[in-house]
Amino acid sequence: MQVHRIELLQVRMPLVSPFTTSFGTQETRLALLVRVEATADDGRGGTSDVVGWGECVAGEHPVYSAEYVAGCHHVLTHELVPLLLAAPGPDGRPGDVNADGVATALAPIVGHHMAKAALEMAVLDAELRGRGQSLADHLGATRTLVPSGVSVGIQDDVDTLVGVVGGYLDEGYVRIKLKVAPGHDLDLVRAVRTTFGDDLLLQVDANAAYTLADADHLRRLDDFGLLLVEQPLATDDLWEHAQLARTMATPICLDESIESVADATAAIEMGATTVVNIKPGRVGGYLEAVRIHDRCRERGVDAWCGGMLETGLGRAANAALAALDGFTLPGDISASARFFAEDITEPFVLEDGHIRVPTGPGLGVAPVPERLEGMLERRDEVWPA
Ligand code: SMG
Ligand code: MG
Repeated sequence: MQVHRIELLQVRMPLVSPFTTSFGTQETRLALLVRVEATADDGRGGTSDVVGWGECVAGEHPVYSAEYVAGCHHVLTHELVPLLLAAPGPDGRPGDVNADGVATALAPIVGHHMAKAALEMAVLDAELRGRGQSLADHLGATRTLVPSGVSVGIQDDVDTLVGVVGGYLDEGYVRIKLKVAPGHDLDLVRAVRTTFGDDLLLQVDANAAYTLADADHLRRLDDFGLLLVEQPLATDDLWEHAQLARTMATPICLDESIESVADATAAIEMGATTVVNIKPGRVGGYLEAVRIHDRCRERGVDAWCGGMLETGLGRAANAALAALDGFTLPGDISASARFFAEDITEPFVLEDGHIRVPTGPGLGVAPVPERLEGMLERRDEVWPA
């Protein structure tokens, strides 16, 4: 595929309500998008001009992980895009790339998975649009609808939380995830379990807020029949997670700690995780995400697709990924309206607690120009430099 132009766009989207986790509260989503213009093979000997989109899931500040929007913008502009595109392709011209080669081409740059994933996603979208193939089909999806779970932020008090959860259940969400933190945990979980009963699929996410010294306290979560506790300890506490897992009935699920199929394998082997949250951005792209999915399936480990408050672009791609049959638990793939009054694409809506997997070429969705324009903060052409 011959790339002609790459642009980075930054959009700021107000959230419908503040989202509070163990590391803070956010009121807007600053999203970094990658737009690729290319001439792609149609797979039948011809070519077509296409536009591909990628979404970088990094947050505005480096609090969930080390990556953040301004840093991703910088590394994409000055390192990743030049590295990928400036090298001459087989015909000697720069800009000749294919999605399968992106990760290898970018390997000399250490880390920066979210930035790399966004670039790979845009190239992949463009390539698939050229071929007229959907991302779901390309990744090996087997479902047309994926079950939708919702992530509920920490609320001011327990009654408010119960009200918020009740609202989501009325909308049809099939699984609830409660954000927890020291001082905001057992009472919240108890209230939700007591109010909505034992059949509710319920899990919690600590975003690395505890230490192994809290093990006795965390074990009290075992009383509530949770599907899992997500990332209770620090990102690099793999061994500590393994020790905690041995003494807790509730399955441990790693999120922040898993940045590659190698991490996932190590964590599974040492018993640090018995369920895996697969987030394509965190692991460097959808292709690595499929490799982690395959590894989980081989080992009989449950997996589910995480969320990063994606726009409709990332949401579309996550729905395609979650449609693979090794995704055995509902993902954090909610309706667009969970976070945004207006999405940049046509919104994803709940259909009886599920999200429909797009079937159109590539992501199957694209930004609606007026909406994108309305939320655009910045647009930079980064290639040709
Ligand atoms: O997109 O539904 C979503 C958000 C899901 O809770 C969610 N994500 O640790 O899993 C997680 C968090 C990370 C984002 S918090 C800024
Ligand atoms: Mg998480």
